[in-house]
Amino acid sequence: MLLTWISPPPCYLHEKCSSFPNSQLTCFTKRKRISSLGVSRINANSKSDNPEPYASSSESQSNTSFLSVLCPLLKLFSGSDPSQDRNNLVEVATSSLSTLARLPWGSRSIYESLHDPVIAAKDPPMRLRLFEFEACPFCRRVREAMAELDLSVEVYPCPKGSIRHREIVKQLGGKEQYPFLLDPNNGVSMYESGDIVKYLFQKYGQRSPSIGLLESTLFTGWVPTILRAGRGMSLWDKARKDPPPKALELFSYENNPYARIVREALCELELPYILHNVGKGSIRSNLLLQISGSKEVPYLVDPNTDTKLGDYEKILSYLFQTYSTLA
Ligand SMILES: N[C@@H](CCC(=O)N[C@@H](CS)C(=O)NCC(=O)O)C(=O)O
Repeated sequence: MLLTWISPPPCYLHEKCSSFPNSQLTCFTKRKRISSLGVSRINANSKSDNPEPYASSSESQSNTSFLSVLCPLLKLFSGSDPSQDRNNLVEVATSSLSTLARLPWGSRSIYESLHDPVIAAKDPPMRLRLFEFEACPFCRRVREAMAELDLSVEVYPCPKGSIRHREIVKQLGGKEQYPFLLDPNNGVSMYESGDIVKYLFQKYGQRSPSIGLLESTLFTGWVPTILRAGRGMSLWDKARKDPPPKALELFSYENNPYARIVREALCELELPYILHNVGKGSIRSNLLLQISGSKEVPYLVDPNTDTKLGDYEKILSYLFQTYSTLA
């Protein structure tokens, strides 16, 4: 049985998981093999002990093969202690330059341009789950697509040196490669950022990916990774070992310079969170306004401590204090 060979922490596989009560984490009863956008179903109950990696389109592989060669070089970057006081001028400058490099992707929701209110990006019944790490350029292009599609998604950070979420990816997909997407609405799990982006746009936007989103990763997708020099890449050695009982929630959009700095911290702390994308024109702007009194991102809600914060410096200091083993 599939559910036998998948044995990640129980939390991630049980409906209405006790330690993640509001999440839509459910058992995967089916798997589908993705080949470009062609989807074929794999019997959930097949007795495979060694599931094959999912197939991917040769097109998206050739687009990213250059980057795949560079990806191991990520190991050369190692961020300093993320909890130390930072030079905010440098932080904001490097993140803003990263934003410039990735303009216009991941900033604006396509919601306004969708005339059909049914198609217009509404959250699917069950939240998508993305296993990623902030510094990875392939994960970035998927998050950019999700911001444009105005999707809320459960993010499971998999920084280098971490185990918890990485183990789940290995068991569900067969290998440690990021990004990895689970879509419980369609019983789909996928590797390959290019395929994921195309799938998301087709399913949740009913159109092709925005012009240049995929292609530009090759040219500027690495810029934030380099400029942010190791941030959002590796697990902080003083991060708390267990996840908090309830998921944190972050209002953000991919290319916001301040939100990027907060996502890096969530990643380095391996904290799962619900990412509410609120790009320009987002259907969620009014919700954010109601909750925070402003439309500014980032905005963090932590139901574990009943905390709501809206300033990136305060959020960083809160996160590193609250979720450190030293606390
Ligand atoms: N062609 C893949 C490449 C993905 C990839 O190489 N991801 C790197 C991170 S940038 C990875 O998973 N490395 C393994 C690791 O971090 O353990 C895609 O487009 O998704």
